[in-house]
Amino acid sequence: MSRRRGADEVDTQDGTQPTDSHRGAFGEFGGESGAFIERTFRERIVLVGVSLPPHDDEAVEASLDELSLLVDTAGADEVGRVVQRRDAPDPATYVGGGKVEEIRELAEATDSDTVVFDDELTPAQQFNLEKALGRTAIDRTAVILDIFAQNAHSQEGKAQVQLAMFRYRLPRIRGKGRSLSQQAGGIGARRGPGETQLEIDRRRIARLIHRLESDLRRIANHRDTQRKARRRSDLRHVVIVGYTNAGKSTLLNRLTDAGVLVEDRLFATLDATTRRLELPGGERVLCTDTVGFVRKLPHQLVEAFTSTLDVVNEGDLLVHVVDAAGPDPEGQIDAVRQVVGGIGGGEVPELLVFNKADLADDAPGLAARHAGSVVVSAVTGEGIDELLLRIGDRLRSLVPAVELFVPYDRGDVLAALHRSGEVLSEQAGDVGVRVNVRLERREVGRFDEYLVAPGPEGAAQ
Ligand SMILES: Nc1nc2c(ncn2[C@@H]2O[C@H](COP(=O)(O)OP(=O)(O)OP(=O)(O)O)[C@@H](O)[C@H]2O)c(=O)[nH]1
Ligand SMILES: [Mg+2]
Repeated sequence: MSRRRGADEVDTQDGTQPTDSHRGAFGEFGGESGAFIERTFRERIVLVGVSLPPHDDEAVEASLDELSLLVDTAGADEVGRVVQRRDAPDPATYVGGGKVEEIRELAEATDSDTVVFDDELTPAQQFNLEKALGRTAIDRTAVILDIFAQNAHSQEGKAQVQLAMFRYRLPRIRGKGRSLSQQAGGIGARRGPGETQLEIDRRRIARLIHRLESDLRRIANHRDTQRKARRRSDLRHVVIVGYTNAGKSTLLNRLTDAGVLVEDRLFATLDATTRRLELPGGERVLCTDTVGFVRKLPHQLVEAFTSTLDVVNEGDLLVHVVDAAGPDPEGQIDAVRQVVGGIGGGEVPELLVFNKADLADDAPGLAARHAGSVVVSAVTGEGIDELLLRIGDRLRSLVPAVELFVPYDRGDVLAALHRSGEVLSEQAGDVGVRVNVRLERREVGRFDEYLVAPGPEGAAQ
């Protein structure tokens, strides 16, 4: 890429150049976003959840409330909901036969064309439900994929969402039924549902998946080069993570004037944006805002977004933003930690930040339950100075302290120590100075011969 970057602009995936074969893949698919939900009018939708043992009714309702918000973000309205208590989902129809009939009657009475189930349906369940209900049956995964499809703007984001959608659709192609998921893509429903046509459709999707995978590999390679350059710059990397709509982008904007899109909508951000940030101690670090998480984040999306999510594992510190005014901050913290752990970022140190303090009366209470957390409002700026100090402290604490003994005739070594590390204490003795200093691991080797003992964090490892 030849474009010159501004001083504070480090990397945004929007800058990734499209490839020809990529355009081909979209072209073949008619350039459609492949939406699961019709948007010509606001569709009316019935929601269905299953409560499994130990039957936490509140959790089921919270999950359905969130599904309702997801459906709303996708452009449709909830007009009713049905919950069934079961020991396990019915393998054929998710809910029991009697419940299916109840759902059908409710859908008819409320004039809704689509029923959305709160868990991922197997292809067989979806097929059976559509047949029994006489209307479209989709699941939470399809709704989330739909929102991602609407919000994908960069070439890479679009390719990732397309890949997730195709992988979701491939096992679901059927000859019969009125699945919106098939019609929207024009796949399987365009011509007669003969077996041969289905085979062609399956092969075509498999080919598109293959092509998207190789396009994404190429884009990821390109970014790997950028990341290596970034690593060489030796700057520490702070990665903002959190539940969708927690205020991650607002926080990055507040910290760095990044100008990232902020919206009161789920999954507004799909691409990672990185900016430089100067901490109160004068250290310059990199700060990245990226895609938000949600409960039951579809595995197809997590897999397709691997290269975007990898940034989490490369972070030195995760700033975990929590919406303190949200319906269930603790549940959202757990959900985010689960996703972070699932993508291999469980070992990266985390700083919890309770955001939206201007809206949440209980923010201090929440913070009190989580030692070391900070309360802020990314909108008013409250607590931001404290957050910056805390980020600096946490980053410094990642650098191990070591103990050295430097003879008086090596004033040059002492000076080098002051330049390379953070001297915590100096103790003058008869023949030299005992120095306690925070030194980056890679610097410790230079002072090997003066080392007395490794610091508490094991610098000698
Ligand atoms: N009152 C208040 N609103 C906030 C605060 N921080 C963010 N918001 C609002 O919360 C909504 C979501 O903010 P974003 O910054 O887009 O959230 P995000 O975490 O980046 O969300 P996604 O990218 O969609 O996952 C927007 O309407 C913001 O204006 C805050 O401290 N106080
Ligand atoms: Mg965002």
